[in-house]
Amino acid sequence: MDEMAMILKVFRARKHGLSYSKGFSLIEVALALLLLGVFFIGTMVSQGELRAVDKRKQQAAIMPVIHQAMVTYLKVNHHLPCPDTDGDGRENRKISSGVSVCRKRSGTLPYLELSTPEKDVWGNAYYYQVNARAENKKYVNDMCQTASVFGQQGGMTVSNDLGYCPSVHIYYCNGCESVCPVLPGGTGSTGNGNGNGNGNGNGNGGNGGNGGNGGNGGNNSVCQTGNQIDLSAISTPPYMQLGTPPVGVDKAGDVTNSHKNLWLKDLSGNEVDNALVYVTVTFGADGAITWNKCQDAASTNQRENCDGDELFSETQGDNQDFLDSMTVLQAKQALIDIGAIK
Ligand SMILES: [Ca+2]
Ligand SMILES: [Ca+2]
Ligand SMILES: [Ca+2]
Repeated sequence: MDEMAMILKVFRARKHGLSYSKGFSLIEVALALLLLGVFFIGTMVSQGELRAVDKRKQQAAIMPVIHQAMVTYLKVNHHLPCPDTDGDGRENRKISSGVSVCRKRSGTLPYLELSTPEKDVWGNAYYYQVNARAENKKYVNDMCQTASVFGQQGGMTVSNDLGYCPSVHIYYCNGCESVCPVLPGGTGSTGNGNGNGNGNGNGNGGNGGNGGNGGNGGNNSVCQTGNQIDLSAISTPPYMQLGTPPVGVDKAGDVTNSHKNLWLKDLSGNEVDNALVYVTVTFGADGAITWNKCQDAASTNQRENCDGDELFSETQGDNQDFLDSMTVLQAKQALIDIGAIK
């Protein structure tokens, strides 16, 4: 506005006869035009900056909408979607030995199935990456893997980690023996064994309340393992249950991330979360460049979001990325909300 004020001052000076000559000199006209030019260019630049800020604000407002769409998808389908690997807006899976797994761990957001926008405000697709074990038939239907939130069909895989405590009907992925309560009536030492005729010692869940059904030779463990486990209560997905690690505040893993969960760090490199089942990213104003070649993204932190490994980062600046993610606990909460966790 300073430039405009100067222009007006020149013209007012002419009007009030403060000039020594009649009419405008060429130099005065040139100066006025120059100032006008500076004024309009300045205005255009600031409007451009405003539009860029507006776009970032718009994108920031869209990310919670995407998150809600993911929660709804999980509640309706009892699993999360796999990445879209062919850009048609739908997830891509394949059948591996009868188990449905994700075709790839990364791709674009399956926007048609989520009813979310196809492109971000800069016109680029959303990057979508999931737990790497969602690609693996050994893990995707295993309750003791967080990849189980991507299990879509087929029976449950029973891993060595799984224990079932019949007296409280709870599945555990570690320490079942130490937390499974022994029913009144005792086990162990009375040890008169197979008196009730169940014989096989697995007690099939306290039928008729005879609890304990003793006789397993003084072994206080009443947890079932392996093929002892009665899977009839969970014969179809979702296989993610309360006992699926990480539980509570457990870390996904300090040295090796044993569950292949995704991690998020802040601008200073401090861990924000280490138990994410998926991360969705829009690469921001430099999205087209980033999609073309990750190494050309605007900063080290932004390259972290496109390099395909398990680590993601918060970013800042004109080209900042916008992220959405879901923790294991949020996934469990959605399944609890609909009564799918048994
Ligand atoms: Ca697809
Ligand atoms: Ca970016
Ligand atoms: Ca990374």
